[in-house]
Amino acid sequence: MTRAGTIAALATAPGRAGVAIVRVSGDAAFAIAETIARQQPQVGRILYARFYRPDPADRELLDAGLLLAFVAPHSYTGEDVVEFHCHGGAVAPRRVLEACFACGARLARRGEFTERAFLNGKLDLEAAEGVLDLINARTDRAAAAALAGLDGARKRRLRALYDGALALATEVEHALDIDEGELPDGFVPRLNAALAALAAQFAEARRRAREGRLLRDGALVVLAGPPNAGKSSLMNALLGAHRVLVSATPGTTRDSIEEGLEIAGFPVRLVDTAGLRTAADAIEGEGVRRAEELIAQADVVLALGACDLPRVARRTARVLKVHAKCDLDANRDPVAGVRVSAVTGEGLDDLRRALAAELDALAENGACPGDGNEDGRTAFDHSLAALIEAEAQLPATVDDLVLAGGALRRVCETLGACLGATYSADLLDNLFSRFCVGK
Ligand SMILES: Nc1nc2c(ncn2[C@@H]2O[C@H](COP(=O)(O)OP(=O)(O)OP(=O)(O)O)[C@@H](O)[C@H]2O)c(=O)[nH]1
Ligand SMILES: [Mg+2]
Repeated sequence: MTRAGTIAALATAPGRAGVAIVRVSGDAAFAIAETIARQQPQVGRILYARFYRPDPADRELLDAGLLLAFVAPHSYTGEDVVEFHCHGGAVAPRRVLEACFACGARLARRGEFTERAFLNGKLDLEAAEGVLDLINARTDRAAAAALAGLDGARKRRLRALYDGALALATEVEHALDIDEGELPDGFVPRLNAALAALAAQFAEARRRAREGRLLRDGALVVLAGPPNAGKSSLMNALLGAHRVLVSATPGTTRDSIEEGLEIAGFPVRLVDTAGLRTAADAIEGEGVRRAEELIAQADVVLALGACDLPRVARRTARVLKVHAKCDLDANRDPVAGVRVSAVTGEGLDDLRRALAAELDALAENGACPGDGNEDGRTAFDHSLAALIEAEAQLPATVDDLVLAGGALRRVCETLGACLGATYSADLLDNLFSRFCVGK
């Protein structure tokens, strides 16, 4: 896999559109632009240009549009970059791109422009991830979280936590150093207050991390219940479209059907499933098996009717009881749960609100999709546990203080690892800076 060379690619989505942008990055970018546009690209000026096939024997006109130039390092990738703004659709962008290849550029790999930006120090890894998250964002709230990553807000928050923990650890070490056997006046309450404040900041940072994951990956919300409970009707009502088949025959839905929707800014994958019962035939049996599999993976289960959900739902899933077909209540005993009718639309907003509350709670302290395989999360969890430990050992005696100091050290070490900071060196710097000049 080569990282060298001048790369070119369509920067806009393919398809019918007014404008398409072909982006070229690398040493040959300006020369390529000059060959195709027959004029020198101008940094800081937008040129109107005609684009021609680079073949001297056949200088066919390909398109007309705008030519933009960015000189290294003042570009997205940090290299020389030119952009051909041509007409959209299937033909013009392809022909301009082919012209770039004919001039020696190669097709960029997925993410290669951003990879170059990273390698040239234009973006840190977090910002590169932010770019990806922003492109993939399905809701405004997800985009806002991605933008926070783009400008390094997460990293700054982590840094602030580390600095706070480091200051506390330094104080503890210092107190242990100078006072063998006795703690300075007012030290214990001050330390406890500082520990509590730090723990609160940690919890907040952790909530943001969980929310970020939920916004990026979406929440899996599964409609579950016995046949004829009204699952498919509720799916259609929530989507505002007749997406799935509904009928009075129990066992109508056999497959699981997924649709995307947005609830309170969270992207949601809503899945309708086969009714849970002892299946009448092999096909329905497979449908029920799939339903149970989805319930087992769900972040939130919308449980309609009477069924034995907790047995199949995973421990961390949130189960929201739904009292469906509430318009028929006259001839039924009242059931627990959010009252909703797919026929009259009654209670749909209540259900959306209840679901939004579940998603908020999930962001707060639930397990999110992808949990556990991200360094940030485990580091946070270790740090939070260490802090709680430090708080629990309210340092009344010097021995407690030694333990609290140990917990703080672990907080600093895990956070420092995330940031690439070296705790022991920072601690020494901090300690020595407390000494007077000349000592
Ligand atoms: N009155 C009334 N009838 C409803 C409501 N929701 C669903 N029904 C009816 O109940 C029957 C079953 O609805 P479905 O949505 O197909 O139920 P389901 O849970 O998907 O059923 P399966 O796919 O067989 O598991 C249909 O005849 C619907 O018209 C409702 O809110 N009010
Ligand atoms: Mg159904």
